[in-house]
Amino acid sequence: MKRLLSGIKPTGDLTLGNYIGAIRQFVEMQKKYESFVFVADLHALTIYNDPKELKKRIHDILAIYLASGLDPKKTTIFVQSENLYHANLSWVLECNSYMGELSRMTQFKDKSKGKNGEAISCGLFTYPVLMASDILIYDADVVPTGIDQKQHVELARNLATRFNNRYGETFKLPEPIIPEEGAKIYDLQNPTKKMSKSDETGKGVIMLLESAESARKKIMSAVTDSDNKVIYDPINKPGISNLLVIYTSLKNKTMKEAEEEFANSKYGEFKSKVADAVCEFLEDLQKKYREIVESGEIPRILDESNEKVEKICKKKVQEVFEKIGVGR
Ligand code: ATP
Ligand code: LTN
Repeated sequence: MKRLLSGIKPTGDLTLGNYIGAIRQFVEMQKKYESFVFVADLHALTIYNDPKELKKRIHDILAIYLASGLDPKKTTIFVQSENLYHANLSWVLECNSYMGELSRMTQFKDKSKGKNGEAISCGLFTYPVLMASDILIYDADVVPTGIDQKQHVELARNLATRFNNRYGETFKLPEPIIPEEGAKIYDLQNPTKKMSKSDETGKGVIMLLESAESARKKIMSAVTDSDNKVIYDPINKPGISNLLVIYTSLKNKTMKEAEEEFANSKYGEFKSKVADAVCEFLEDLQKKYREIVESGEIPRILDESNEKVEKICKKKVQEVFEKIGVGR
């Protein structure tokens, strides 16, 4: 069975974008792949986090993974920092990475832009290498992510190739898997910008744990256009197209089916149907989330996972150390 690996960093409360662009894929793909899905808590440290809040978000993501349908029998769910080997391999890979290639990462450019004079952590610069380590340490075949992470998976491939050429065949080359639709869910107030959990205002962002009532208000006031036709046209109608993607993703419908369904609808009516779909989804997810939190089963799941991932990672890091010649 081929291996899948992916992670989400706890830098804010998870959004509908994280669900549609990432978690939904993990759940679907666990049927076909031996899956490893983790909370990328070390990645959150590229910016300052209040320690108590960080801890809470880690627990929330774990419970959301389970509530969304990740099955611990099929998917090994773990917390990155509980396995010391990721950071260990990352150092070795950093020493085989170049300043030039990391400077070309668009996420680094975006996140460091406009911070004139403000300190930017070295971690923000090197974090794609830690991500490469997360992937390569498991010999992952596929990495499902949103489009924004594709370049980082390509970097992982480049680092693996470079290492293999220098030291002999060691790492598998991972393939990024990007969903065709829902690869990018946009902010409801600014439908040309990604819906992001670290957005400052949160007005155009739907959080997975926010109340259905508040989500409904955000959908009803989503920015659209004035031509009153519900058609998928991301260039000219980004707001409507974004709502259509949200609707079809949650209802498992095709775009054609949705366009036909709303062919005679006014925007108000359409938005209200999208809001119904989102509210139904949130209420169901949150009910399961509460059941999981109350069941107290998360620590046992993590303990089992840790045993498994430690074995895999220890073996890989020992192989790497042996090849590069460190140790006695
Ligand atoms: P931030 O918004 O804080 O920069 P992020 O949500 O992009 O963070 P992660 O939480 O690590 O970063 O992302 C987890 C996964 O969710 C990634 O695969 C990412 O591509 C996907 N994702 C995040 N936001 C969206 C979105 N708006 N639409 C589709 N996929 C998304
Ligand atoms: N960098 C990613 C999160 C992430 C990840 C990974 C995704 C960390 N390690 C390994 C896939 C595979 C992000 O910021 N979204």
